[in-house]
Amino acid sequence: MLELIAGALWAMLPAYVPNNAAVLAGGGRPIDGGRTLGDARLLGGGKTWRGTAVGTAVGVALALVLDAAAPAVGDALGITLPGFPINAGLGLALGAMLGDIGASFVKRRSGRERGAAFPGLDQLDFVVGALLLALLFAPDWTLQVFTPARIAVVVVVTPLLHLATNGIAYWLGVKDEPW
Ligand code: CTP
Ligand code: MG
Ligand code: K
Repeated sequence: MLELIAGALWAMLPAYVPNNAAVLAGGGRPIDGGRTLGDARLLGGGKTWRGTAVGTAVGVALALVLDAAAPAVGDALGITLPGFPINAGLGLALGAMLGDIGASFVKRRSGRERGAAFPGLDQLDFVVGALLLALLFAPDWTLQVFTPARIAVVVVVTPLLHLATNGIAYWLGVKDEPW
């Protein structure tokens, strides 16, 4: 059980941190350059080049650290933890950012203003993006590491982690909304 839960969360860590790093680093030029589609912004002012670049870089850097730490941490816990080839780390980190950007596109098309909540999508957009891009960049690694059981753990635990981290970020005053 520990092996299943710890392994699943460990494997997702490079996809968990990019969005939080983007919140801290965000600002500057929006990716959509202010363009609109219909009545609404294409993506909105909350998706910036800087946030996306810093978020991706932080996720990749964390993957490198986790890759080096996997044997020692696994030993200490008495389990085997996955390492991260660079293409897997990049797929997870960039995929998480792209999933979040894709969700903003969907939010704007459905009439939601920047910052509006979209329960379900908000908590899982980056999971879907991360897994799909990891599958594209590192197919063998992704299929081996993300077993159906681990994916099930990720889908159940991620929304809870996401609500908790964003709640804390809101409470600390670094995020405008608690979702
Ligand atoms: N951010 C960023 N670039 C990204 C993602 C996030 O700069 N690719 C920063 C922005 O400052 C953004 C903040 O992180 O306002 C919070 O992110 P998020 O909640 O995803 O964006 P929202 O502003 O709520 O916009 P949206 O409604 O489009 O999700
Ligand atoms: Mg938001
Ligand atoms: K979001």
